[in-house]
Amino acid sequence: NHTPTPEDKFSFGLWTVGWTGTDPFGTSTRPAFDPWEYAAKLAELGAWGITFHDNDVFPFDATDEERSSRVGKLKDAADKAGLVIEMVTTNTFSHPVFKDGGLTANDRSVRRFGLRKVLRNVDLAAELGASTFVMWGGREGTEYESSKDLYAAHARYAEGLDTVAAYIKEQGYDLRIGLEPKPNEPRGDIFLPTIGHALALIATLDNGDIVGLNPEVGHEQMANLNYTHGLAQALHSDKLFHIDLNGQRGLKYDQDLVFGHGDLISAFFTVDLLVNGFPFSPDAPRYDGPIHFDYKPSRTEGVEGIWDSARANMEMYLLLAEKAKAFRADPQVQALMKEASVDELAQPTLAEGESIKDFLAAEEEFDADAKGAREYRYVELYQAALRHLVS
Ligand code: GLT
Ligand code: MN
Ligand code: MN
Ligand code: MN
Repeated sequence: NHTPTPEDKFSFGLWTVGWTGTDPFGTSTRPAFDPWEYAAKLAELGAWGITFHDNDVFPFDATDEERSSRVGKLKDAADKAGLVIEMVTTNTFSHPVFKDGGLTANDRSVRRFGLRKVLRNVDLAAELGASTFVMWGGREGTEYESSKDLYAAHARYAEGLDTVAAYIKEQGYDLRIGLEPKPNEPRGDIFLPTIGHALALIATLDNGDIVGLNPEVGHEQMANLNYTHGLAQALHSDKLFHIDLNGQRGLKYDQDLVFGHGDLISAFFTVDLLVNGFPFSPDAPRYDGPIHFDYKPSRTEGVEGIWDSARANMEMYLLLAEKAKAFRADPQVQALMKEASVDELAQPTLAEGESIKDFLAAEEEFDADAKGAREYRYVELYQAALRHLVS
């Protein structure tokens, strides 16, 4: 059954369906609607939640009255449609004041302004009942290495994140931060370019327990990395707090295609991880958060195409989920996994209680040449997976 329901926990950023098609070479190709005008249609298509930036809802220079009246209209529309506001994030990239970054700008007054904007938005996220607060540092970076003290840039990034996390704790909010890596665009080189870089910085924070990741498919693929491996490492660190699913074809500008419309095979294995977890590691963490789509309806699409593409994201996920379940349940696949010793990797290399001394002294029959010649039959196993995917 490929009809989305709220149990699937599908959510969409207002900036995705709300993108009017402006790019560096051309103006809008579609009209903009008010932010509260998307909720009913998304709910009708089977979505469960919505997400947004502060300035997707009210302008950068909004008065307090304008701010609360627009937020109120959005909240009413979401409630009426039965949609959850599951994540809120801050725009620290559009206004020219952020051209050198929000948390890592050289100009300290810009950093103080940026951090206040973020903290104010934390209050809004908590007020609206969101559980994740995404921080995408798109303007945190450089075009020119000579422009920054690169040690200080990382120290200021860490300081900013720690301050936001400390504030969440001080206020007693039930919120966790999802840091979103990206290698480049809009900056020439963005700080925290990949999942691994972000995990390493989080490990240095005082309040890192509530800071995790919001990895995006296309962003990892723009760095030529394997998204599914990245999710696995984030889970291994217990840091997969949120996800941004979309599509990307190779090393080029951030395409933000529909999920599965980029690297389909990679999308299949991502969904396999999300729906099946690590079947041989039953105690490993599982992701059970929102299935959030961060895509852009292509500029060639009109209003009908907005909804075609929103629907396509959810349908792709459900089609792949069905195939991934059938793949894992297939006795032939299970036999091939057994033959490939896939289950054996979950067995620790040292025996329980075995000392390094005993390990080194143990006399074990081992034929390196025979092991060097063994079969794994990974190609046949992969072919069995692709048979499920394609048929
Ligand atoms: C921006 C970016 C996305 C991020 C959003 C969250 S903003 O649209 O391209 O990848 O997820 O700030
Ligand atoms: Mn993107
Ligand atoms: Mn994203
Ligand atoms: Mn994006």
